Amino acid sequence: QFLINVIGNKDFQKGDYSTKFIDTTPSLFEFEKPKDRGTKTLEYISTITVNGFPGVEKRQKPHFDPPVLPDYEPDIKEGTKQILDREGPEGLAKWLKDQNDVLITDTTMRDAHQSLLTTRVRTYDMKKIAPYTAHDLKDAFSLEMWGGATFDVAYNFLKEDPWRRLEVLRREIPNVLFQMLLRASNAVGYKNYPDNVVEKFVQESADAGIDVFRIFDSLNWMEAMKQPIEAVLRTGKVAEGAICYTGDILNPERSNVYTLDYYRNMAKALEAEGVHILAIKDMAGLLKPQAAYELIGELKATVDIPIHLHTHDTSGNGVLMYHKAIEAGVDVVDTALGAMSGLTSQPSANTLYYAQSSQDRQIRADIDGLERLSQYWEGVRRYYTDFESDIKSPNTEIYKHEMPGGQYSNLFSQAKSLGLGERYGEVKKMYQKVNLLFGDIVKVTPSSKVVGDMALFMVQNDLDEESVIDRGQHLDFPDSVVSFFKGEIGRPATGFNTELQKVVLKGSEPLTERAGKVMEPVDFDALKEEMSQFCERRITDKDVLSYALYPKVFKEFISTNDRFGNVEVLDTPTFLFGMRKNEVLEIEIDKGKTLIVNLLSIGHVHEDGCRWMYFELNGFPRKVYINDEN
Ligand code: 3PY
Ligand code: ZN
Repeated sequence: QFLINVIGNKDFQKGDYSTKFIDTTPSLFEFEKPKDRGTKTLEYISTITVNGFPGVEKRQKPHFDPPVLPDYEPDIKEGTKQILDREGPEGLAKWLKDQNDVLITDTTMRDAHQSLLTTRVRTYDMKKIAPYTAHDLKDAFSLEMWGGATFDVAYNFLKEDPWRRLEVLRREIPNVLFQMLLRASNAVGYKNYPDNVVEKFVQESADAGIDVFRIFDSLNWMEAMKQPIEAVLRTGKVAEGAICYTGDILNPERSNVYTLDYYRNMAKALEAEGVHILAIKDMAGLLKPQAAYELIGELKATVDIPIHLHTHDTSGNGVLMYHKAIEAGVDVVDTALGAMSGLTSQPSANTLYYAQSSQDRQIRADIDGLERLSQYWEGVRRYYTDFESDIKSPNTEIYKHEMPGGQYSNLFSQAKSLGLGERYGEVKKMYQKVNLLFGDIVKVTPSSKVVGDMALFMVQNDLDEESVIDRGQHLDFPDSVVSFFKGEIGRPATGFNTELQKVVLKGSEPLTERAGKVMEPVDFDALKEEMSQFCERRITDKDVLSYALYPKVFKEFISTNDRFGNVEVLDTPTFLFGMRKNEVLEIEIDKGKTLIVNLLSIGHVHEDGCRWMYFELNGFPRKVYINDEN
């Protein structure tokens, strides 16, 4: 601490000190007593008990029945991970193509909760079921458990380190491939990053345990996919090149761009780049059953690599669509466990199992295992009720507005926060119009956000397709829209609407090159140096990457971590609701180190707006003083 005070002293840093520096600087000896982990944990519990958790209706902690864990001893058998390790990505792809059964990717730990529970499921709940997942899903192709929004939400809202989630799950599940969603040059962010950031991110993720990288570009721009694909190929892991599905191949009136030929050409281009697997990413659930039959059939005839299909069940047609895709020869489909499936999530693995019964091609899974895991997730899902969306039933409007699963409820919240909740019907219609105004683009993170932001902006300012151009010179467009027209997130297949582009950019020139290529590479050493100003713990290469991707979010995470310690050790009801009076909790803060906490009473609010909270900690009285924000 003394050394830190010396190094942190402004005069010392400037070199502006004499030999009497120590004598004349008494503040060097003012040490802040380091808080022990027990106190930090009590401070977190107190803060949540009194002030609530963001996004959770403030109420006394409910009584939850604990999620039911299977009652057997997990026995971990070989799975696809061992095939990859033994035979490499090409060998794995060949093995996959040779299977008659359809394999599944279980998305429960990534897209399912991203789409149903705004990505809020914590590592704590995943870790508990992990060994049983290794046992009951041993026949799965992969588990999608990382990437997409899980990265920033872990830091930002769950106050946990996403790299640790990967490490913990990898340890518990050594036999099934781990898959992540990579937004091409946007990595796990919402904007383009310099190429060296994407390259390093891929390498670190592969080293930490990711086996399959699903790479997509939010505008299906091949140019943006090449560099991340090459980065994955260099790691020796599996590169899965994804085509985002939009429009309707069987409705020629819908689009003359997104035709069967469009998909065939992109599939060939991805295969030529060397990807091991082709993915069709139907992020809004627009692929209809007969279209799936024809698309998959055509693609099977076009490429030699296996085909992996992803959808969202928003319309309720997901299982029927998979049934047809399986008939046409698809190799892997994305499903979620029953209790975490349906609506904006993936179709249910359990349902698909029964839909395929007595068919030539069944999904390879133990149905009893799927039921056991689903039962556990049913219990976990109840913890997160506050993050459920309002969608209660299948919604076929998506075929019109084409909004991705995860965006539907998000955009509604955004609309409400702008006072446009009552006008959400107009926003949805506007979303459709903005898409056409932009030239009919692929809509998925982050391009979907651009369309959503523009739709809200136009409804809020009572604009239509003509007035937005007539009045555009005097309008301040949302940042995401300006960035899109600058070409910072890539180039749409249909090119830009140049009339609107001129109005939005107001004289500034759009990029003529791919953004990641022209951006200055990040100097990781300099970044590490900068981080040492606010991060006292040992800084890893993974920390540096996280800071490069999300500087503000990472910095806040470090400060919360300093204040509250590692909150990942708390069970979810305590994490979200704090404690009830007289409740006794056992918290394992480290292997073999347990805190026994009893909340005795809650003091009254003082004039400074704070209260004392009285606890018993491992048999000794302890009080903490916290700010009441109510
Ligand atoms: C993401 O990018 O997070 C997605 O899930 C896109 O579909
Ligand atoms: Zn998805």
